[in-house]
Amino acid sequence: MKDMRDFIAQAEKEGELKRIKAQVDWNLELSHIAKLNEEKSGPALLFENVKGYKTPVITSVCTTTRRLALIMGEPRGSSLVDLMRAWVEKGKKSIPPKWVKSAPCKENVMKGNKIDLFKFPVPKFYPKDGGRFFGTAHFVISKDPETGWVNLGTYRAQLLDKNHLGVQFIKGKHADIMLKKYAAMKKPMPVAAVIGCDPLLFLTGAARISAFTSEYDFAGAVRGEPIEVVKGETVDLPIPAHAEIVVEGEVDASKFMPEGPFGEYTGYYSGVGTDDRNFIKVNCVTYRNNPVFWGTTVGRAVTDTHMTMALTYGATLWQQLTEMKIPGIKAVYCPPEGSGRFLAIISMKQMYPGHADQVGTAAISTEMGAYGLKTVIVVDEDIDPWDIPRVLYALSFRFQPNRCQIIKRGRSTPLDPSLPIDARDITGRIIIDATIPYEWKEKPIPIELDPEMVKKVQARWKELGFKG
Ligand SMILES: Cc1cc2nc3c(=O)[nH]c(=O)nc-3n(C[C@H](O)[C@H](O)[C@H](O)COP(=O)(O)O)c2cc1C
Ligand SMILES: [Mn+2]
Repeated sequence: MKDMRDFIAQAEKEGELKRIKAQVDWNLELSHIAKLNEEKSGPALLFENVKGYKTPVITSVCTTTRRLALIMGEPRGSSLVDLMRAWVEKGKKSIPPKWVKSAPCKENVMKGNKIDLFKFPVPKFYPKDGGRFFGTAHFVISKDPETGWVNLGTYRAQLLDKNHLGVQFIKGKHADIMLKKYAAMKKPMPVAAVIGCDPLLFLTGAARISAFTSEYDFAGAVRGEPIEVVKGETVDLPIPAHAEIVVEGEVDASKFMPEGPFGEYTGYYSGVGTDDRNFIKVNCVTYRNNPVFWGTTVGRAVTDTHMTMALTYGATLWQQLTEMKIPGIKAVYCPPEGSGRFLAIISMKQMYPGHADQVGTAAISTEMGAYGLKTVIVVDEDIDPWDIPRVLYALSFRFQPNRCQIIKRGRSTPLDPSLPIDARDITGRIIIDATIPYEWKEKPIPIELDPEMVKKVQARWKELGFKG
C-alpha cells in the first residue's frame, strides 16, 4: 500500500468503506455523522459531496481492528494485541526512505498570495471547538538542525486564516525539542504538514517512537519496503511522494496566535483558557489532482483516534520495554477506553523476587510511560491482559494495596482532565502489582477439578438430565 487511494480501493473491496453521496456540511454535520458511525464501529466514510467543495473527505479510517490490520498488511482476524506484537516484531528492523525525483504530490502547487487553505473542505468537529481543524489525521515533518534526524508527529493544526495553521507541540514532544533548538539558533523551523497519505504513516506519526529515530524508517520496516519521498518545494524535508495535500511552511518559536479549544480524545475540550500557541506560516501548498482530505473525529472514547492510539501507544510501550531487554514480559495491553495511554496492563512470567516491581517501574520509565501513563497493572502469565474479567479477578484475589506503589511526581499531559486545568504539568502514578509474589514459599493453592471425576460426570451428563 502506497497511498490513501490504495487504502480506499482495498477497503472498498473488503466492504470496509462507504461512499456518502448526499450533501453534508463541513460545519459539525460531517464530524457528527462520522462520530455516530464510529460509535457503531461502522465503515470508513468517504464524503463525496461536502457543501461548497469538490474535494472529498475521508474519516473513520482506523476505527476498527480489522481496518488497522488492513493498514498494517496483517491477517484481518488479528486482535489489537496481535497487531501490537507484529508492530514490535517488524519494528526491530529499520528501512530508510527512498528518494524519488518527481512525485504525484507535486501535481498542483500554490505559492505566495495564491495560497488559500480555505480551498479545502476543513471540518469543524465539535460545538465549542475554536474553529476548523485542518490537521487531525495528519502529521508534521520536521528535522533536527544539529543531527538531521527527521521526525513525523501528529499535532493538531487549526485553520487560523488562509495561510496560517495553529499547532500544539506539547512540551517534550519531538517537534517541541527541535523547535527549541531552532529558537536557540534564532531561526524559524521549516515544517511540512501532510494530509492524506498511506495511513501507516499517520499511525507512525501518532506513535511515540523513541527520540532520534525517524518514523519513516519505522514505517518502512512495517511495510517491508522503503517509503518513497520527494524533496519539499520550499523546505529541505522528505515528503511522502504519494501524499494528497502537503502544507509547507515555518514555525517561529517566538510568535503566537490564539488556538483551540479542541474536543480531545479524553472526551473533554483542551486548550480552554490556556496560552496562545505557535503556528505554521504557510509558504507553499502542493496537492495531487482530485485530492482526498483526511480527518479523524478525536472526541470521546471509543472511536477512531482511540483505536489509533491503543495500537500505536500500546505498541510503543511494548516496543520500549522489549528494548530494555527485561525477561518474562508476555503481553502488553493499553485499553482503547483509556486511549491507549493512561492505563497499561502487562502480563509476565515472574523469574525472581522483585521481577514484577521491575516491570512496573520499567513501564513508567519508558519514553511512552514517562509521559501521561498513570496506572500500570502487572498480572501473572496465566492472565491475558486484554481479558478484562480475568484482570478484575487478579485485582480482586491477588492484588494487595500494601504492595502497590504510588509515585508522586512525573511528567504529565495538559490534556489530562483528572488534573486542574492550570496544574497539568505533573501527575502521580500508581503501579498495581496484581501478581502472586514470587518469593512466597507458600502460595495459595489453586482449585483444580479432579480430572477422573470430570470424565465420569461428563459421561453421565445426559443421564443427569442436562441437554448440551
Ligand atoms: C488525532 C491526534 C491528535 C493529536 N494531537 C496532538 C497535539 O495537538 N499535540 C501533541 O503534542 N500531540 C498530539 N497527539 C499525540 C502525538 O501525535 C504523539 O504523542 C506522537 O508521539 C508525537 O510525535 P513525536 O513522538 O514524534 O513527538 C495527537 C495524536 C492523535 C492521534
Ligand atoms: Mn518522533
